[in-house]
Parts: sequence; C-alpha cells; structure tokens
Amino acid sequence: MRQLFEKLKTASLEEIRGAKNADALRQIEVKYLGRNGEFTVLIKGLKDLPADEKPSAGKLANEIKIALTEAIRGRREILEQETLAQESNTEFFDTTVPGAHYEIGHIHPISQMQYEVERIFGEMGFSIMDGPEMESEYYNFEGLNIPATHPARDMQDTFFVKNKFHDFHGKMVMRTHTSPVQIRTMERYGAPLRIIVPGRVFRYEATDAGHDSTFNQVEGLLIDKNISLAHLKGIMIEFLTRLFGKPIKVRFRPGYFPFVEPGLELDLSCVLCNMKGCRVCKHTGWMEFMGAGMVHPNVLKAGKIDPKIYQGWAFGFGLTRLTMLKYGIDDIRLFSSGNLKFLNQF
Ligand code: FA5
Repeated sequence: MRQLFEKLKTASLEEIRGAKNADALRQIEVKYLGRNGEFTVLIKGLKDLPADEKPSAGKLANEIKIALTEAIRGRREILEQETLAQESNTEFFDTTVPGAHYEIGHIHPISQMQYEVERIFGEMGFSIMDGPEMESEYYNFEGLNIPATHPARDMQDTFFVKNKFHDFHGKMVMRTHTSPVQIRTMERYGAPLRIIVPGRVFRYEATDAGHDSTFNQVEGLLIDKNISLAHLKGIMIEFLTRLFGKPIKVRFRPGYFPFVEPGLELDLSCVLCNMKGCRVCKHTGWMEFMGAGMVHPNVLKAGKIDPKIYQGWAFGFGLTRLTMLKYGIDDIRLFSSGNLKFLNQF
C-alpha cells in the first residue's frame, strides 16, 4: 500500500509541475483528487487494510493529500502570473495617441541676457571671469580704494557674514558689486587684461520696483598701454548697438567712485523713443546706464600692476536693469518671483 501511495505521489507531482495552463491543471486535479480520482480511490481502500496498518497508512495518505493540494495551488499561481504578463505584453498600444506632455523648463531671462552680453564681449576679445559671491572686506572695499572710514562705504549697504577671515582681509561680506574681481584678476594674470565679470551681487536695501537686494551686474576691465576713455566709448557704442540691434549713442557725465579717477556715469540714447523724448527717459532722450572711469592707480597697485606703465578703464552696469530695459519690464521683483506667467514669456 505504501509503495502504491509513493508511486502515485511521484507521478502526480510531476504532472502538476508540467501543467501548461489552468485547464490542464484542473484536469490533473480531477484525475487524482476528484470524487473518483486515483488518489481518492486509494484512500477509500484504506478501510480494507488490517487494523494495525491503518493508522500509519492513513497518516501517509493525509500527508500526500496536503502535498498535492499545495503543489496544485502553487502551480496555479505561477500560471496566473504568466498569463498576466503575456496579456500586458500583447496589450494593444495605439501609437497615434499624443504622448504625455512634460514641462522641461528653460533659461531664465537674466541668464539669457548674460549669455548674450558674454557673446558680444567675447567677439570683441574679452575673457569672461568669475569670482566668489561671499567676499573679504579687503577685496570688496579696501583693495578698491575704499578704506573702512571712507564715507563712500555708505554708498553700498552691506550684508556682513559671521565668519572668521585672514586679519589683513577683514570680515566676510556678500559682495556689493562685481568690482572685487578686478583685483583678483589683476593679481592672478597681470597686465594686459581685457575681461568682463557677470555675477550676482547683494545689498542691504529696501526693495521696490527698481531695486532688489540681490541683483546681477557686469563688470568690465581693460588694462594695457596708452588706453583712454575714447576706447571705452567705442567699445560701449559697439556693444549696445549690437545688443539692441540699432544704432545707440552714449554720453559721459562726471561721476564718483573711489576706484576710478576720473570717474563717470555713462548714459545711452533712449532705446524706447530713439531720443524723441518719452516718460521713461523723462523727456531727456537719455537713460542712465552705468558707472565707469579710469582705474585708480591705487587699485592697479593693489592688483600688483605698475601704474607708470599700464593704465585702463573699468565699468559696472546692472544686468538686471539692462534686461528690464530690453524687454520693457517695469518691476525688478518679477525676476525672482518664480511667477511662471512672467517667466514663460521669455
Ligand atoms: C557700482 O556698483 C560700481 N561697482 C560700478 C563701477 C564699476 C563703477 C567700475 C566704476 C568702475 P553702482 O552702485 O552705481 O556702481 O551700481 C552699478 C549698477 O548696478 C547701477 O547702474 C544699477 O544698474 C545697478 N544697481 C544698483 N543698485 C541696484 C539695485 N538695488 N537693484 C538693481 N540694480 C541695481
């Protein structure tokens, strides 16, 4: 009897494992465990065994029944998963349905303007420089001829950063302008130089439509022999004309910055009314554009350049304000607002 049971167990388990689909598995189940199944019939026969063999044979029959039931359940699960996988693979896929639309973002208008400025100055032989946004007091002020007691320090309210720095370099500040990179570049590369420095600057300032506490500037520095303000005028006319795509005039007015001598302010002909007079240029035909001047000898010395041999000019304009001018934007705060209705226009 035991041999019969074992033989049946081996044969049925093999068939179960080999069942190709749910129907085949059901037939195997009926064949062995159905009302007249082979295994059922054997169990029925247990009653004819001698009394002393009945308990062990009954136990064995029970174990085999559990093993078969488990094997059938396991095989059924595997077959169901296989069927599901096949169905998803062969599922109809309509290639004409439009795909999902994902927002991929684009370049911020100030960065777009920065790349344009870099391209134009690059074409005129200027290199693009970079410098740290957190600066030492030395590079932001003293090296630029603005000592601690100088009233010109009041021109730029400053965020000081709690941090230790070299004694000679003073405290750390968020740079108030891009001018510190003038000295860093002179120290590193010496003369002659022809660079622009686009970058973010920070001022402790109440914000309004025209002022922000974080904004972008572009510094310019040209150092060589026999350099005059005429070169600055020529470069700026060329730059602005290429940028606005129409002839632009510039004019100098006296201005004061401790790091230039003489210092000046540069205005450009109103790009909105072409000098006919409008509300934006206050009917003067001119717009304020930037500070500039001949680099002060003390600044050249701080940059380890001999002022008796070399001279040059520097300028600094607001890249954020230039972007406003180019696109007629009337509130500077829009740039950092994260307002997509605004940003998606560029
Ligand atoms: C300077 O920062 C000087 N470093 C510029 C300079 C460089 C002069 C080299 C001489 C030689 P000023 O503080 O004026 O200068 O700032 C320059 C430009 O930054 C301004 O013309 C203006 O366009 C922009 N600007 C100044 N303050 C703000 C502000 N709060 N928000 C937005 N733009 C500003």
